[in-house]
Amino acid sequence: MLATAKSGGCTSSSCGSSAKPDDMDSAIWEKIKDHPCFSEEAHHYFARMHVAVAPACNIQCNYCNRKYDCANESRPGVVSEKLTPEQALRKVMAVANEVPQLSVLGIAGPGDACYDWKKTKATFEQVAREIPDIKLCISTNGLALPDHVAELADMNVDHVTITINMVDPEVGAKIYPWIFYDHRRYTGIEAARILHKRQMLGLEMLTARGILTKINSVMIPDINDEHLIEVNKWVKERGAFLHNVMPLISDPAHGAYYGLTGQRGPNAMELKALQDRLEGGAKLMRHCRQCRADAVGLLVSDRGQEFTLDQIPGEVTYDPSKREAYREVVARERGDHVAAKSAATRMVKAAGSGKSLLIAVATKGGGRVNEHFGHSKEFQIYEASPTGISFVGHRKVEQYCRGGWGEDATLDGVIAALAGIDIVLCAKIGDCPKDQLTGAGIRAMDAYGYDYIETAISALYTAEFGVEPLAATA
Ligand code: CLF
Ligand code: SF4
Repeated sequence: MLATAKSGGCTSSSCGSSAKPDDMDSAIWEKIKDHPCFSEEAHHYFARMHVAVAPACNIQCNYCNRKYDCANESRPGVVSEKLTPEQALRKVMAVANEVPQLSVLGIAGPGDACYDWKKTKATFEQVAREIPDIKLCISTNGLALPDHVAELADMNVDHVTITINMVDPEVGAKIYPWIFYDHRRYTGIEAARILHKRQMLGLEMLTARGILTKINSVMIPDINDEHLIEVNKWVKERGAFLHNVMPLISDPAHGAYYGLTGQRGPNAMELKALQDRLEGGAKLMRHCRQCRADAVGLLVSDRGQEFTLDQIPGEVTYDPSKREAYREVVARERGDHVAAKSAATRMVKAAGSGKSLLIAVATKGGGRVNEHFGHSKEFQIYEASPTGISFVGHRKVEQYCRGGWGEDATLDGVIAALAGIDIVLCAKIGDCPKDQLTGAGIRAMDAYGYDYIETAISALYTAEFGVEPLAATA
């Protein structure tokens, strides 16, 4: 029978309780519970914004063209609006007044936040004075990081990302043609050796101060893909909190060395296969969106283009009321979601099926199946298997339906992006796209619209493999 268990009410005795996982230290939970990148669960509720204040860089990566944002953290080929620290403050206050989910301010390119330190520091100091509860976050290539760890700790920066693509300078020499360090330029193996030492030192210094670190690694097929297993071990030993393996995005039009020389990036299945091999090492981040250096909003929907400088008033005063009201709502909703999630996981495990399902979910946040198929710009991918339900990534697509009409060519692209998916869950889907998906071997359904994602998946899984949901949870 097809189970349609609805969520939203109390599903267990933990209803309304904290969303903190049982096996997590309370101090760490406090740091990550509203950080959309450091907690997969938080990314359903909370938003980040970036300000592009630090354009100078001290190294050259073979996947970067300096005309664009820093490809260590952001999507290559994108140019963000550069701001002074004063303009950045005005923008952060304007966004905080309009985007109640805002919890984190990040500096992630277009250059290196630690090398262009004066601007990074001035921005953080000004914003922290006006919005003391906003979390501050930076992304860096690590070369200048050890020089600023003490100041980062003084400024209460709790989250730092270091891009580490190698721990072997021989590999590093294929990724970095040069670095600029201590007033001179280094090339080849010598450059990679210095960069490696500085990255490890910076990571150890942050760990010693209790600052949480995320390691970004760009996966470059045949250059460092196998080597990232070694990188994962090294960073785990040095206390990294998360490891985020990002696919190289290589396009000759971006003008970077790799794009121009034909170096390809990995496809979605190759990325997932490497991530699966890394399970059991440093904890993986799988929900990164390689966002822009001026991104604003939930990771699932960038609102950066609504907040360009020309749209922001000349004078802005911060009003905390919307953010405070939103936090109260989330505190209630999250307890329910966690309870529903754990009931769903129990159900899938109890089904006793040895089978797996790969499910693509259309969502616009809040942890629910709440987006129309045709409005989706990405699908979140979940795996239901004998071990439970896990988030395994996302697939970006071109929005199929615009102004009430869908283009066949766009739908073909969406179907290609969903290769390997068994089932699509969405809030609504028309007969035409549904039939075409079915023709491609992908079932699509809107029967679980507005349910929590995990509740919908568990109902689907148990229905699929012939187990009654209520019997399974007893
Ligand atoms: Fe920004 Fe990065 Fe901080 Fe997040 S992004 S500086 S840790 S607040 Fe997040 Fe964007 Fe991925 Fe970065 S989804 S690219 S991991
Ligand atoms: Fe480009 Fe960032 Fe690398 Fe600098 S650190 S070269 S800005 S990708």
